[in-house]
Amino acid sequence: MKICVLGLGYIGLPTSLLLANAGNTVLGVDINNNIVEKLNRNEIPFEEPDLDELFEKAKKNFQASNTVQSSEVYIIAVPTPLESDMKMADLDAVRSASEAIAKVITDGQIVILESTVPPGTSEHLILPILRKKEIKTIYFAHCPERAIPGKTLYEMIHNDRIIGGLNEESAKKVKDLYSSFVQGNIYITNIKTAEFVKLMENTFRDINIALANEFSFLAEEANINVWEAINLANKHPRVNILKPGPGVGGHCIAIDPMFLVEKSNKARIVTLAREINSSMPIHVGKMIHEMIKDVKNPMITLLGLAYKGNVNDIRESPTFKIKRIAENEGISVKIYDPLVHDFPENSSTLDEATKNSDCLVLVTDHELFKAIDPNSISMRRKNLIDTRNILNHGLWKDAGYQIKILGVGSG
Ligand code: SAJ
Repeated sequence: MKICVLGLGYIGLPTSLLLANAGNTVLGVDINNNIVEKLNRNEIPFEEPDLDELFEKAKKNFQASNTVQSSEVYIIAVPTPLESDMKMADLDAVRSASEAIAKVITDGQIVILESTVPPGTSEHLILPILRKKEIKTIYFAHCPERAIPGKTLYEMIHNDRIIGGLNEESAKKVKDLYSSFVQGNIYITNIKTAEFVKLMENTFRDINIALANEFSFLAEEANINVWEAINLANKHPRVNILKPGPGVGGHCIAIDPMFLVEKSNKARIVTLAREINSSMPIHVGKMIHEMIKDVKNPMITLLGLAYKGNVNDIRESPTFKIKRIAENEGISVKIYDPLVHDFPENSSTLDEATKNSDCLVLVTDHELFKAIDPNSISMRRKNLIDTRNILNHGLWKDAGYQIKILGVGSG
């Protein structure tokens, strides 16, 4: 099949390559010329495990461009960010992708929306744009992506998928296409339910992280160790508490719950969970303040810029808010994240980031931070805050560090 994928980001590019590898001819379209040129020079614009190997295999069936061409199938995989002032979905990219398709679409072609949208968006915004040309038959389905950064390809192939079809025929055609690379089960529903399901999934996770974060506050007040308590509670066969942390980053979990509630005045838990998770950097800021309150001209080192461990993705990372909170209190901040490149304030070595520092704050749970030898760094004061409970605290204690762990009371 001739397929045009609009948006060559974290979802659009891997999807394009999986479809090309399955024997389809894929035109990947992006408005960012940088991405298009890089791909046509055989360079991958971002890092993701195994993506380079897949590109090598699939590139004979793949081309990048900045213009949409008439195709049998169009897949919309553009970003849908949160408009920060109004806390509502910014659907500009979805709107312009739909308009670009509307210009070239002809009778009987298929349009698939992968981007995450508020319920009703396909019906009220996208389909009317596509139908402007008064074509007789259009096949449409929402097939929300479900892949986690860091394991994108594995999850795109193995996860179950939901297809919300405009009608049975649409759903069947899209199921046939996705079956060319999806090994998980494919479930069929209507469009609005598929839009809702996607948002419920990420909201479920957000709320459960908020619960873990609230447990961490309560444990600090009760002077117990929340990590030990969670571990023990999870021995119950029907309990699976997630982990507390410095906040929820990424482009999905911190955003999607707001799409679910943006037109409702009934939501309570969803908005409260968002509030709790967004307040975590403030809590970390208080821990930092407590640790170095007597230090003159303090400097701290934030370990980690990525929003979660073992990825180089910095979108919505809690590190930014922790940095701002500290700087607004007159604290100098250095950042060290060896996985993140091209970020000007990122120190190039751990030595550079820790020299004269008064407190080390572990923000991102990168595996490689566990290997840091506390005796090999030259801090001005030996203070450590671990917001993910991943370091070997005995080792740091032996090296003379004063340690504070998120969710662990002092008594
Ligand atoms: N986090 C915690 N505690 C936890 C788990 C995560 O604080 O116990 C934090 C992480 O550090 C990170 C954030 O939450 O800052 C989100 O990380 P994540 O790994 O839970 O999720 P994402 O945003 O990388 O990917 C999610 C996935 N959704 C679900 O697991 C329900 C993925 O499957 C979706 O495809 C993706 O969102 C998306 O694009 O919607």
